[in-house]
Amino acid sequence: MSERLEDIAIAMTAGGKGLLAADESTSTIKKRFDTIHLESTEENRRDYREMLFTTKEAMEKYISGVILFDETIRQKASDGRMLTDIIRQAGSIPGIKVDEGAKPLAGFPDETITEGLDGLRGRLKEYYELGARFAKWRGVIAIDSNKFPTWGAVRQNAQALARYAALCQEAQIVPIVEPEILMDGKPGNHSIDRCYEVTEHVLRTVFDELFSARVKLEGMVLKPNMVIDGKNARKASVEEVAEKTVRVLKSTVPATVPGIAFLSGGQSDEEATAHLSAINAIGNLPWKVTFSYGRALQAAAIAAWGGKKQNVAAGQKAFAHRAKMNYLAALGKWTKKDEQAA
Ligand code: 5MM
Repeated sequence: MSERLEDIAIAMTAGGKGLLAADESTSTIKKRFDTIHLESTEENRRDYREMLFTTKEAMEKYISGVILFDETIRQKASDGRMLTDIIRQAGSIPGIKVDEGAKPLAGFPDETITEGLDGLRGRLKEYYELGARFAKWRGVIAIDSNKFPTWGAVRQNAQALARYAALCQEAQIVPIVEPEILMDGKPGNHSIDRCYEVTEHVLRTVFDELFSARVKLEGMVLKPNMVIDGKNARKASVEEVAEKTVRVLKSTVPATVPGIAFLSGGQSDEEATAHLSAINAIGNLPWKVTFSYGRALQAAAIAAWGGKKQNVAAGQKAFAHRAKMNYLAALGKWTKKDEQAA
């Protein structure tokens, strides 16, 4: 495969394929395992991820790349192969989460700043040698009806995203730039129009900082939230979410950006698929538009697996199904009937 940043960015987002976000930090994967009453040991985490990455149909046909956590990029499967080799052999690209999480932002009560810039140049070099060709950094933006986010918190998270992106490109790694406006944060009762207004401000600020940091837009992927009402105030229709999401992206994201891969943010599996399909069905978009889902790709698989060896096939079947539904959505072709057909 070509090693040019722009070619990698296109391979990550084109043809209906999308990204599997499997970069849960140790504390987050523990929460996922708690739902199936499974202890979060290194071996269980490996087994779970090995189950996903060896799902041939999904990995070969629908998943362009996998975002890994530091532990996973160094892990071997039960047969001794590196997990990264399994991903590559399926024709998919290994990537790595390089941020060190959202921490309280000094002077800004209830807002966060994502850490991890110190020493990042050295870590990127090592991740490249371990096979990563793209990376991810998530800035977390709180939202409510009037007070959050503050201008300062947005600006500082945008600056961190830009500095991260520039370092990635220097290391020949495609940066996924993820400014996430929380749908499922507290209080979670903001309207879709408030989400629109905040998303517009955040994306303008992020691209302003990317320009200042001399990031090459053709060698990056944007991972935004959709424009959607808070989890405790959900009432917008699929069409409204799609129309407002496309409108805000068109007014903020330059056409030079090759691809946009949404996060699911706490939407149900089917909602995340329906919204993506409706967005692509609008048509005439200047970028490739696909998925980079964590929960919306994995929830059914983890439940079907339940941490039991005898359920690996069931877990893989659930993962392949969800991946296929999102592939159809990235082509704008998903219908409810496709769910039933399965
Ligand atoms: C898979 O979850 C990712 C890592 O989260 P933590 O660092 O908090 O453990 C997360 O960044 C994820 O990639 C994005 O939020 C998208 O995932 P969802 O579940 O929102 O699609």
